[in-house]
Amino acid sequence: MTTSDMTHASKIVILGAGAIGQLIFHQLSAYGVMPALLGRDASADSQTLEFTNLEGKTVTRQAQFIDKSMLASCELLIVCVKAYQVEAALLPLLDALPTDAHILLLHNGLGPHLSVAPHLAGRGLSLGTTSQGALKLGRWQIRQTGAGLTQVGHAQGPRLADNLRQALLGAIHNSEWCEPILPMLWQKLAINIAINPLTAINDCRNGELAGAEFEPTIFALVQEVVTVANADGITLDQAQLTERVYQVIQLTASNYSSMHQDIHHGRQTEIEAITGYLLSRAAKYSIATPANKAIYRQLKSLERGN
Ligand code: KPL
Repeated sequence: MTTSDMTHASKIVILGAGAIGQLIFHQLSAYGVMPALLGRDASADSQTLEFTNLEGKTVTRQAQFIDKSMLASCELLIVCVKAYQVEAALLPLLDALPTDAHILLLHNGLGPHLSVAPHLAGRGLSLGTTSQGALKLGRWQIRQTGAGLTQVGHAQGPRLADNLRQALLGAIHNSEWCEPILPMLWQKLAINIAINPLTAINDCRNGELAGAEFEPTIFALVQEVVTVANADGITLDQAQLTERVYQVIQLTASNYSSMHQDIHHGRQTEIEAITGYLLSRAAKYSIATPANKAIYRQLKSLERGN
């Protein structure tokens, strides 16, 4: 198969070649599906990607990068960019993406599904969340650091074709199809709301949040999520959710959260799609969320470098 044949045969395209985009590329490739990648600079080229799995075994694979003009055979576009990049990365591609292609958004937080939905012109949309960990060792070198759960489910329009759904779930270990998906995304949102900003503000690893001094804040943050989610039609249980938050704190005790790392490296954080999304839904229902508002303000000031 020539490079150009490979390009045109790619039914699955991964938008975003960061750590998670590369991880999904390796997992689909190992499963026997040959996805193409569409990166930020959007140039068509071939690139050697290196992957070290959880057991420490390293493999290299040749990845085909495509540009927008090569999307004609795309049946599934997996969007792996950060939440705040989704609109700017996805919308300009839509005039080249077949109208029967399906889109899967896979990012931390919530919100972009609401802003992109009106532009999809009848294309199917699925949403997902992944707790898989991947560390970038170099631009094209990643190491898997955690085998966390991946949950995907239908959001709107035509449903993802069975063969693509099977490929996705077969390729990504520890993955499941969830219907409805929104309660799962709200649960993950609650975990990120409780852990991420607190670790960034207090400059600590996730595990330190198990300390008694954080208990009242975590309780208040989670309580507000439950109230807003319930107003939004999503039933969450305060006790179960708090227990889950503490489980994740234990399971990821030695990790620095993604928001801690973003602040540490002077990068934009995902606060708008995490606490910001909660605040926007709370405003819609006129629900007071003082604990989350205070955390949001502190994090924004940290992000600005104040
Ligand atoms: O998702 C995470 C993140 O850091 O973004 C948690 C679960 C908090 C793990 O660090």
